[in-house]
Amino acid sequence: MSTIHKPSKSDLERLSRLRAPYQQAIDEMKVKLKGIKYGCLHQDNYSPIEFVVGRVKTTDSILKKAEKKGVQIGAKNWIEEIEQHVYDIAGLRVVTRYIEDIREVQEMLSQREDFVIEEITDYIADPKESGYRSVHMLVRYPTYHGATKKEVLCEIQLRTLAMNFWATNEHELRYKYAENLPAEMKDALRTAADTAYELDMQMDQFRRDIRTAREVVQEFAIANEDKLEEIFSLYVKKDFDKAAEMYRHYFGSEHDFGDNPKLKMINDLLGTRLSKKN
Ligand code: 0O2
Repeated sequence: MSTIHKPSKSDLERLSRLRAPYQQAIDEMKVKLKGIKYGCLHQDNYSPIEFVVGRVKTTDSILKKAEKKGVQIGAKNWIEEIEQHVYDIAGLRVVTRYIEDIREVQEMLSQREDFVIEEITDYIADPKESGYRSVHMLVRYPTYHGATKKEVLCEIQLRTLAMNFWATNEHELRYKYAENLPAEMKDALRTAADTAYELDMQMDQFRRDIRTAREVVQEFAIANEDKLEEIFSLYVKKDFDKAAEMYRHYFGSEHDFGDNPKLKMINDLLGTRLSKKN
């Protein structure tokens, strides 16, 4: 263990007990976040959430971060001090496809009544020096552990797949280099982070293009439906020549009816009238 203070066995036992409600919060929050995912999939066939992972920091990692934050392990009230200074004992990661999805999840979480948002840090609007991008939402979550109610802090990180890919690699590299990354590697990582962000923005644009194209196709289909209705009503009024003329004008002599049975039905009804011009 690389901590300055060597924790006693009872310190470690207290720390281990400290983790329990955080673990419970993670388990419950994971179910809730997955509830958002499956609810959206059920409703719209699309979820802004790709996947959710969560973890409670190991005792070793809590000690390291606490010391980094100036907590003196073993000193009076050190456990309380840890909880006041280390905000990511419980950490959840929500990974999305698009940056727009992050904003949607952020909005959904802001509407929840089962936890309170304490702080939002937007490292997408304002990336870290390393190039790191994510939105961090610090939430206060109530747990009922045994007969005791305890509110714990959970850090929810919202990232796109590309941001997550970058952060995972950068984290591993930093670990391998024991937090002493060479300057040229830091530069390369910053460039890679910007490239990943450009890709994210490009993908958001593609998604908007897909939506626009889908809307145009839908509008076109609706317009065709209206025309077919009009032709059909002319047919019912026995104004066959006008109906045939209108059909030819909008649908030509097209015999590929696609998946439109109405088009085929009207074509069949008009039959030979379609071939003679007025
Ligand atoms: P792990 O292993 O993911 O738990 P800090 O003093 O900046 O270390 P602080 O004050 O809590 O921590 O700030 P912040 O920004 O909320 O960072 C908390 C977590 O965000 C980190 O936890 C990382 O998961 C992630 N993070 C922040 N900055 C970076 C970065 O530059 N690169 C990567 N890959 N992740 C980052 P831990 O405890 O560092 O690590």
